[in-house]
Amino acid sequence: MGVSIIKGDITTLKVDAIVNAANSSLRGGGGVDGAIHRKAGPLLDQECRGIGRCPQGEARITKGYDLPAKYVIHTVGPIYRDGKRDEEKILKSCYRSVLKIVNSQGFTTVAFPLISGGVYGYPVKEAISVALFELNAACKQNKDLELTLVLFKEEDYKIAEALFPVICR
Ligand code: AR6
Repeated sequence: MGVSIIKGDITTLKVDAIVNAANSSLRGGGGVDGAIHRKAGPLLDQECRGIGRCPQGEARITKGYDLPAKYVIHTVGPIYRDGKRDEEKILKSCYRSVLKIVNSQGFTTVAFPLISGGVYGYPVKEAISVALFELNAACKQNKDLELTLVLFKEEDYKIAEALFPVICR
C-alpha cells in the first residue's frame, strides 16, 4: 500500500489503470502517449474520438484494450512556460482529477507517468515533487491505494529516489 517509484515502461504494467500524459485532442502523440496508443491498438483512438477534447487539468477514462492495464486515465498537463501561468495549479489538478476517477471507480493499483515532464517541459525536479506530494496525500486519504510513479529515464528516477523519503513519509 502507499506510493512507490519504479524505473521502466508504463505500458508493460498490469494494473487497474495507467495514466496517460495526453494532449487536449486525446488523439495520441509522442512520448508516453504514443507508446500507450501503439500498444493499446486502434480501438483506443476510436474511443478517444468519441470523447472529444479534454481541457488541461482534467481527466477522462477509457478502456485499456490490448494493454495489460484494464483502463487508461488520460489527463492533459500544463505546457510549461515560465512558472507564472498557473502551471503548478494545473499540474496538481491533473493528479487530483485522475485520483477522483480512481476513487469513484474503486481502483486500487494505478501507475502514473511524470505528467508534463517531457515534451511539455515542466522542470523535472518540480514535476516529481508535485507528483509525489499528490500521490502521497491520496494514499493517506484512502489506505487501499497502491500508486506507482513510473520514471522512464534513469536520471529522472535518480531524482525521484532522492525526493521520495523527503516527501512520502
Ligand atoms: N513509460 C513511462 N514513461 C514514459 C514512457 C513510457 N513508455 N515514454 C516516455 N515517458 P511526455 P508530457 C516519460 O513527453 O511532457 C505527447 O506528444 C518521459 O520520459 O510523454 O506531458 C502528448 O500527446 C517523461 O518523463 O508527456 C502531448 O502532446 C514523461 O513520460 C505531450 O506529449 C512525460 O513525457 C505531453 O507532454
